[in-house]
Amino acid sequence: MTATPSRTFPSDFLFGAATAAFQIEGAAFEDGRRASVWDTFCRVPGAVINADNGDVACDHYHRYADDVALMKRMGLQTYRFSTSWARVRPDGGVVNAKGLDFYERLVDELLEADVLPWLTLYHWDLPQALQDEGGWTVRSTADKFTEYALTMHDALGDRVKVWTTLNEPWCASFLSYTAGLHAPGHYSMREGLLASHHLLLGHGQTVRELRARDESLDLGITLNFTVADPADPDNPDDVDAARRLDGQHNRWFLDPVFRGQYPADIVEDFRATDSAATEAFEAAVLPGDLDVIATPIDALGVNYYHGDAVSAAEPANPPEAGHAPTDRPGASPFPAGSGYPVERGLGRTAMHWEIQPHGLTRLLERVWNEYAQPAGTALYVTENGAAFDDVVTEIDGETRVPDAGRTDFLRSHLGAVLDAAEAGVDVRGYFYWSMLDNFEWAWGYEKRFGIVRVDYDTQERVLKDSGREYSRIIASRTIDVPNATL
Ligand code: PNW
Repeated sequence: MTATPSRTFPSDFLFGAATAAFQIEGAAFEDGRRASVWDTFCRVPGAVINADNGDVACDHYHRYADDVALMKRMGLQTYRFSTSWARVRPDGGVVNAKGLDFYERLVDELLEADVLPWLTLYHWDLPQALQDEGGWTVRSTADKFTEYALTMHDALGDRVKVWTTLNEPWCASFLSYTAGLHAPGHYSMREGLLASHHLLLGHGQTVRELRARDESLDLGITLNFTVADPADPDNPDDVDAARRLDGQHNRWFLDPVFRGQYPADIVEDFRATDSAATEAFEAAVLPGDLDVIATPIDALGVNYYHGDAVSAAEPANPPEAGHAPTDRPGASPFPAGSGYPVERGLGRTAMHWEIQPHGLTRLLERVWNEYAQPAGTALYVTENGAAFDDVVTEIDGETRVPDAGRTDFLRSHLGAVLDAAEAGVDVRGYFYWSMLDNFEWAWGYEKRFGIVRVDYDTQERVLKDSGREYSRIIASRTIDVPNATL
């Protein structure tokens, strides 16, 4: 066996881990916080496995100082977290000082520990009061979002320099308003399309306002991507299915943000599926909106978990569904018309998602060449990680989680990021999802992504073996994973 030479990350490459407010904080109704759409959705029968909710989660609201101490021990350079709109402006309007206080304490703790705070303003926990007025299907929510963003900047602008507007607007629109799998759990093409536009509008106006206040801020958005391959590259129908999947997931958000336009082929696909919904969407896109949405950004966050091979025809032996389960009537997998996933023999995680590290290299190269480089925008992998069925054991009197699958996943994907960097992509950081096991949306607490184990009975944290390996990688800034393209 020949040893693989170790490979070194650039000295300014940032290593971090990510979480989101609703998934870890708990304290759902404390200190003036009020219901978000996810608090409501958790109480809809069949919406979330085991009827789990976010009332306690990882109790991070009370344990943040210990969690930050753990980050410091692990050597994390940066921590990506989100702030809860329902804590800060519980009805979408009046500011709740106690909610803001929490984020001030958290940020101060991070700075004290020398961990760079990477703040995301919206990771899906819309105040229920705003959903009651139409949520993201109405334009006024974009304005309310910008007001909330400015409140956060008033409080933290002196200490937080990196601001992400939205996490994964595809999930917050189509998965939430069209596929019914995420809060508020609606089944409407019209609502999904309107939500996607108003989310992007909220992003663009917020970037403009924050930039006008402080030119030195690092501003951006995080998108979720799939890498869509045709099951049979020689079958034009499969090639077209892959085009649709890529168009609906990736280009629907990349094109407006970087080019100021929605992809015309996908608009026409939507029109063919639902012409009334498409007309409502077109009527909602007012003159000037796309210029606002295309306001230049400094950083694009890339979330990558898996690719998909799709065929136009339903396969005889379909793989187990990789999307959230639901017992609710009417649930429809989305995107409609974008093909059926097929089995191509790759390993899978506990989410039934394919393990395909090289897909991350391809994705970063594509997004860099076609979108980010021409715009002068840097890339960061803001989420990448895996759920596995972890086992807790004792080794030499120590509690351990020997999660070899996650360790391999982490190493191979970091190798994939280096492959892209070595090919000339300006990718400046990597955040493992997630710092902690947490509330995995419609999967409740059943799926564990953490490099830190959380015991939900005792709230005890245990650094998994993958977390130990990540610490070693961060300390040495090297890995010995071979270049996948050689
Ligand atoms: C992302 N889907 O969510 C989120 O940003 C995280 O909050 C989440 O925990 C992580 O990925 C792991 O799932 C997604 O069904 C959730 O297509 C569901 C889907 C995609 C992304």
